[in-house]
Amino acid sequence: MPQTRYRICPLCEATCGLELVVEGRKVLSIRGDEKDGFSEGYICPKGVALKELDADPDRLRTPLVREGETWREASWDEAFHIIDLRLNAIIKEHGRNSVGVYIGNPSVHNTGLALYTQALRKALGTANVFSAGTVDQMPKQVSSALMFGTGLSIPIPDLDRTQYLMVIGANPLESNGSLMTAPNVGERLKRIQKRGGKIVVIDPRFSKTAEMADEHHYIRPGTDAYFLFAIVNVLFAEGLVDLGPIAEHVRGLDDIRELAAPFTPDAVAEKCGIAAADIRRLARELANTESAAIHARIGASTQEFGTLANWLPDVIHVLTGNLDRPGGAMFTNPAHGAGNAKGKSGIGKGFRMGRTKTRVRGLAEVFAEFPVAALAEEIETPGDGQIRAMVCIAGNPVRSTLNSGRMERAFASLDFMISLDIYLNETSRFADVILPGLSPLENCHYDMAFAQLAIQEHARFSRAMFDVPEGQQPEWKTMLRLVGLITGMGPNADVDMLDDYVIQQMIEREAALETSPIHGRSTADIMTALEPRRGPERMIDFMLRTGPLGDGFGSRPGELTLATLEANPHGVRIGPLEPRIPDVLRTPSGKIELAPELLVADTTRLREKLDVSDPEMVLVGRRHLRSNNSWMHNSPLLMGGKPRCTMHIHPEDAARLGVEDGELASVASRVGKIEVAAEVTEDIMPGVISVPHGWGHDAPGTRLGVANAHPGANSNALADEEVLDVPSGNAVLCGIPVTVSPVARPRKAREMAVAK
Ligand SMILES: Nc1nc2c(c(=O)[nH]1)N[C@H]1C(S)=C(S)[C@@H](COP(=O)(O)OP(=O)(O)OC[C@H]3O[C@@H](n4cnc5c(=O)[nH]c(N)nc54)[C@H](O)[C@@H]3O)O[C@H]1N2
Ligand SMILES: Nc1nc2c(c(=O)[nH]1)N[C@H]1C(S)=C(S)[C@@H](COP(=O)(O)OP(=O)(O)OC[C@H]3O[C@@H](n4cnc5c(=O)[nH]c(N)nc54)[C@H](O)[C@@H]3O)O[C@H]1N2
Ligand code: SF4
Ligand SMILES: [Mo]
Repeated sequence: MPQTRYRICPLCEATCGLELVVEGRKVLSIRGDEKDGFSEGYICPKGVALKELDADPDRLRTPLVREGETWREASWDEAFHIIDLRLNAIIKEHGRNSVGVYIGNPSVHNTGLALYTQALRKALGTANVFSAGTVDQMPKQVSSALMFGTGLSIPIPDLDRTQYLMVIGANPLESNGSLMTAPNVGERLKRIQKRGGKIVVIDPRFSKTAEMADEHHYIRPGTDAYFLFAIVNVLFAEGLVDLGPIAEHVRGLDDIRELAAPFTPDAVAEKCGIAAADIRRLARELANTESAAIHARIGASTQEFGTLANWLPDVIHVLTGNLDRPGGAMFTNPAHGAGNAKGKSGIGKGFRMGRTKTRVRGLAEVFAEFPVAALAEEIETPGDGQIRAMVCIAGNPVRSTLNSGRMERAFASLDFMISLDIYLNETSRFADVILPGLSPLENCHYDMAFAQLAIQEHARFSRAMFDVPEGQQPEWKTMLRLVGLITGMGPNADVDMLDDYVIQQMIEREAALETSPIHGRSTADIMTALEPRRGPERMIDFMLRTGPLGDGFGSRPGELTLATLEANPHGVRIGPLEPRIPDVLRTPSGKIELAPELLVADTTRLREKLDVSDPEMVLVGRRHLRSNNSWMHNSPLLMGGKPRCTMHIHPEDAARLGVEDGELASVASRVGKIEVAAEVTEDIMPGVISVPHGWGHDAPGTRLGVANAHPGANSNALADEEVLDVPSGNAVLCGIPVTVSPVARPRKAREMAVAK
């Protein structure tokens, strides 16, 4: 008998509620859950493709062990036995830092991984931790931590109430939003317009979001900080600064005025490619509209001035009175308890980075990890502390990070590597042992990170829909078995005992906080109250119950527990975001630091670059609704239609460079070269080309039947690991200098292409 089930889509930050019809172990259909008050029934093609992901014959279900150039299936016991011997031998001989860890993006979307990766990191005790965070949002975490005290104190555009949204380097109509969890984002944007509001897009491409916006400006890649500083300049010059009720909590206003002084609209207009008069008008609109928010993302983050371009939107929010007010940019207060809702209110330790440095280039540690730009050199460079083994968790760094050619050579040179992955793909093919995860439908789900980034307070939990299949295991158990063998308990450590230990530590930390509802309570008591739950569910229950709406284990009877969410499969909708200043602040001064030293220092670099001439052609990326970084290309449903991995180029550039529409072009950067079909289009700024990332599925030894047949070109073969956003160490993926030329093809092939 078919049954209807509900769960949250784990594939992107939109976190849509899904309605699935299943029969036995088979998924019959997937659609949006109309009763989910937050996602409003929305679903995108990737959500539908969960059915194919679940059934994908290429998805790994058994550990794989390398034998020379081939792979064989192995039992879990054997896989852990091999890891126990080889990984521990390396640690014993070369020390803890000889093991590198890379944590990929799905680790944030997979609840088991999100909750247990920390335990593995702690057990490994290596400084060499890297993640997708430094090819993504690290600049925002750094600027937020400096201004507000913690790395996840990120102001979120109050999308449902704002009257003015400026979108900078984001394309939510394709990406479905990021650092702004807002399912059904297209409709939500239209509603801004319907209620008389305005949307402005700043992007070197005329993106889908630009198409629906009221106004779009092309901007030279990497120049957003100039544009934003010019807005700040106008706000001061025209007396438009009005901080509103948060004024008494702000420090550094005079510093900002001074810093912005050289960046007049006239001084930056040519650099950015936006007219000075437009910059002035946009500044006035931001200040004079009853509420306004700026949404800056990947284009503003993965660029040379990423931290400045992520800091300045929040400076503008403060200057225009839009920080912490409805319709502006607001802080969340998620039900599971954010770091900025714990401990003493309104003051904290603040943020320090650079406590350690990378061995080779001396790049600063940031949030207990190193920039992934340093990963290849840390593997390649001999000496004390050289990385000899890698543990790669739900990541595809040889496609999704920098200089893929070098990264591949580095990975191939490792003494030992483990991949926790669900595919034998471009990265996991370098592993000695691959430990597979489950189908998302076999995992329970709670969005720890995205509840904290959502435009509405809500809480939702999905139970695992299907049992763990015979012979497989959930990844949180895999993590704990790894913890066990690293800490000397051998390959068959008692996972339940380790799990008890991990939660006991969490309880002890929480109970030590004077402000906690369980302050002073005994760990044993709380453990008993959490019975009979285990694993991620026990942790989530614990976090919800000690969170701002929780039952406090008896101190607030009738309030939220995990059982409440289990009884409400469409989620519990809590309401709009509420003002949180000053309580949310965790800076040592207890103030919003408008002009943190690190960022003030980086404006010197910005000023110096103002007069440097730009390269003739630069590369940026783009996303497509049916992609998900590098790893959903094995779904036939998503791969339909015309090829998407093309190079967008403006007709003027194409004509000058001799590149023809539909023909192959060669694109070269300092580090690599690719060939990719050109798509000549007016929807991109002259001087800029765009190639999507996550392609290049023709690597030997991968097992991706569908993706292998549509390989596409790997744009990250061009990404230069030497150029960074200085304060955060984040990679530069937007604005890579390139040369573009036509690929001379034999006449016959050319004729055939034309005939098609
Ligand atoms: N040029 C360019 N490069 C970019 C970007 C860009 O805009 N332009 N964007 C960057 C961004 S924002 C990000 S987040 C990174 C992503 O960088 P990564 O996280 O390194 O790469 P992904 O492509 O997301 O690969 C995810 C991997 O996780 C595996 N996986 C999926 N689900 C699971 C699971 O449940 N368990 C396990 N164990 N494995 C799983 C997949 O098979 C795949 O191998 O890419 C970055 N790279
Ligand atoms: N369909 C789909 N959805 C996804 C993903 C995916 O791969 N596919 N990945 C997910 C992940 S991991 C993330 S982090 C989010 C990212 O979500 P978004 O930030 O919305 O990502 P993009 O769609 O890449 O939009 C970035 C935009 O920045 C523009 N841009 C490039 N350089 C510059 C610049 O210098 N300045 C300005 N102002 N703009 C610039 C690009 O043209 C592009 O339109 O998407 C998530 N959602
Ligand atoms: S937008 Fe698509 S991929 Fe993202 S959560 Fe919703 S259905 Fe899933
Ligand atoms: Mo990302």
